[in-house]
Amino acid sequence: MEVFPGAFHLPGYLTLEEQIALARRCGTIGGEPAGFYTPTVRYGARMRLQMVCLGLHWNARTYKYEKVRSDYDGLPVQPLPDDLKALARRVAAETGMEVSPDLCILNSYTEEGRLGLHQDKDERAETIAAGYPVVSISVGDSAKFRMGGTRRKDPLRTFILRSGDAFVFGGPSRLRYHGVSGILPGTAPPQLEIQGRFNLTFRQY
Ligand SMILES: O=C(O)CCC(=O)C(=O)O
Repeated sequence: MEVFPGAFHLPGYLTLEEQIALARRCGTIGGEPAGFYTPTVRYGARMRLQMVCLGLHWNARTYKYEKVRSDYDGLPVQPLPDDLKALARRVAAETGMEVSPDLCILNSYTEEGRLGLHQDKDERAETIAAGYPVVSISVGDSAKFRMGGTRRKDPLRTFILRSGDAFVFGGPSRLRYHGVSGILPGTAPPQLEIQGRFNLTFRQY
């Protein structure tokens, strides 16, 4: 469903089996060296989530991408697996858009998790100008996902992103402000055997 021009909510994109596999995979990735950590941003605040980047690391101090986690432990970033790239391409194609993702930010939210309103604007200027979409896939607990306009003060709409949902924003929606205002605890399908939520955002640098 197109919710803004160039922004699409695809409820239930993943089957339950795919959700189970992806949730396990996220747990494994997060437990590897260069796994989950809590970023501290530029002005010293700790983010209310855990993060791991694949392909390229997003430095929370400089807001730039790099190959090693120089704002945290200096470890080289884990690679972005081909099958996950292919999944993101498939999701984008479903909305009529193309993307060649070379990085993914995997966030893990507990029931206290939040992500403030922001724009995804640290990728290359050319990529953003071309409108290559960000592809978001969620598993686990549902989240209150907010999206507004290209100015912080623009009115916001709230979408409940449930386990297995995809959300794609590109073209004229590529720079819309968005964030997560809350997690709905205990809403993950019980078969996933997880508490909390994983969200993967695939991007083309
Ligand atoms: O968790 C989400 O649904 C959104 C994640 C996000 O906005 C981001 O990683 O930039």
